[in-house]
Amino acid sequence: MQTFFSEDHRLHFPQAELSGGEFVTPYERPSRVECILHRLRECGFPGVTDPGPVDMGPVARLLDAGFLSFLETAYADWKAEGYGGEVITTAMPTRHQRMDRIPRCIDGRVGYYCHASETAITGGTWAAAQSSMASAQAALRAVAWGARAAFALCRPPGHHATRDQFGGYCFLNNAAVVADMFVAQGAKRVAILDIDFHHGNGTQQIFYGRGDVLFASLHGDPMDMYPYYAGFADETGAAAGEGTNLNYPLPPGTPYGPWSEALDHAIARIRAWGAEALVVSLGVDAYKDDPISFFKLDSPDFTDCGRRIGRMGLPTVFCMEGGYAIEQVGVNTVNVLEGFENA
Ligand code: Q9C
Ligand code: ZN
Repeated sequence: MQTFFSEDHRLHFPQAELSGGEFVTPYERPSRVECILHRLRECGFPGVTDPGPVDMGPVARLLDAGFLSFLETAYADWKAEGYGGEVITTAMPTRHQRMDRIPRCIDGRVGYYCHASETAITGGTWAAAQSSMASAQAALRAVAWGARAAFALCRPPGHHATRDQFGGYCFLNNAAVVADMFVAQGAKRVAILDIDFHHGNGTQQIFYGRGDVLFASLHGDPMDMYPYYAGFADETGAAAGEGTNLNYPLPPGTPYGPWSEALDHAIARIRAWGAEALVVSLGVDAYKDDPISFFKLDSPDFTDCGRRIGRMGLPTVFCMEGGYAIEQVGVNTVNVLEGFENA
C-alpha cells in the first residue's frame, strides 16, 4: 500500500509539553515519523508520496469556522499581545462557567478552543496540521480511486481534536474528515476503528449524533487515563447516532488477550452494521514500553491486529495517531500494515 506523508510536519515541534508539573520535550516529536519512514523502507513498502496541498473545503464542512480561524492566527495573536513563549492556555471554561461566550482576548480564546493544556501552538503548527490533513485526504483519494488501502502518515495526530477544540497533541481531526469525505463520495455507512491507546474523544464528539458514521475505540479506562472525561462504555451515541458509538475502556496492564477480544467484538459490530469503508485511527501506544501508556501489547501483536482488520475486507484508510516508544514505533506501525496486507 502507498504511504502519504509531508515533510511539513517539522514545522510543528513545540519546545515544551506540560507533564507532571514540569516542562518536558514533547513526547509527540518529529523523530516518531522518521522512525516509521525508516521501517517502511526496510520492509520494502513502495515509495512515500507527498500529498500536495490540503483541501480546506471538506475540513470547513465538518469543523467549526471560528475554531479554524483561531488556529490559523493563534500564534500571531499571541505574539501581538506581547507574549514571548508558545501558545499554552492557563484557563479553560469548566462547570459553572459560561460556554456560550467567546472571549475577545487571545488568552480567553485559547482556553475556549482547547481541552487540555499539555499541547502548545507554535508559529508552524497551523501549516503542519494542514499538511497532516493533506496526507489523510491524499490517502482517501487513493482508496476512492480503487486502492484497497492507503496509509496516511499524519503528524501531528488528530483523534483528540473535536469540532472546535485542540488538545492531546491534536489540532485537526484527520480521521474524522476522511470518514466524512467517504460519506460525501456516496458511502452510506463508514466505520472508524480507533486502536490508539487513548480514547478518541474528538472523533466521538464529531459523529456522536450521526447515524452514518460508526465510531469504535479501544483505550485506557478514562477513570485512570487521559482524556478522563470521555470514553466510558455507556456513551453509545445520541439521536440519529444512537447505537453507533462503541467504547471499550480497558484497565491498566491489559495484555493482547483481552485487548484482541475487544477488537474482535468491535470488528463484529462494524461488520453487522454493514460498513462500506473503514478508517483506522492507527496509534501504536498500546505497546508495552510506551512511556505514557499502560497496556501490554508486544510487537507481534500489532501484526495480528492488522491481520484481523484486513480480514474485514473493507476499503481502508489508515491515519497515524499516537505511539511514543520512539525505537519501536516504526516496527509496531508497519507490523499493523503488513498484517493487514497479508490477511
Ligand atoms: N504526561 C495521542 O496519543 N497526556 N495523544 C499526556 C503525559 C496527553 C496523547 C500526559 C496524551 C495525548 C494522539
Ligand atoms: Zn494515544
